[in-house]
Amino acid sequence: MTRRLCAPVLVAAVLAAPAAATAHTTVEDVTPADGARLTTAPAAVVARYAEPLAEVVEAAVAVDGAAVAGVRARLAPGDASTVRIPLPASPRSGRFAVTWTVRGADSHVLEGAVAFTVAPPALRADLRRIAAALDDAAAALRAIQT
Ligand SMILES: [Cu+2]
Repeated sequence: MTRRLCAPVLVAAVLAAPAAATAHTTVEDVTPADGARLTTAPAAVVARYAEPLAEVVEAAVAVDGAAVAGVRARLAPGDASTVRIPLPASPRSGRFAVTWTVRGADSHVLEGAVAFTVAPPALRADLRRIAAALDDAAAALRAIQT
């Protein structure tokens, strides 16, 4: 008999859960944006949340897949809704992948991530020249094969 009572109680508990979940704060804005292509590396990744956070639990930065040591993320001074993750002085170009974990004021743990590319204008010009040369080579190969 008691087992029959359990199911409706469980359903009620599950239905009540989404109401509690909406209490999470959410990311309003991350700078630079995910997928951004920049010519200079920013000093930091800045993530703005809708509500103040309790703390930054951890953060990690990787450039071209290599983890950067000594990343010290923190809440912005005087603004507990903003997380600031400083980027390394070197390297200043490559594929940046930044992840962070924060604890909201409701004690829930939230994770964030952003990835972007930094390529100086000179490097971009070089890459364009290389791409054009490869196109020429491919066209030459096609001409030989036909
Ligand atoms: Cu929450």
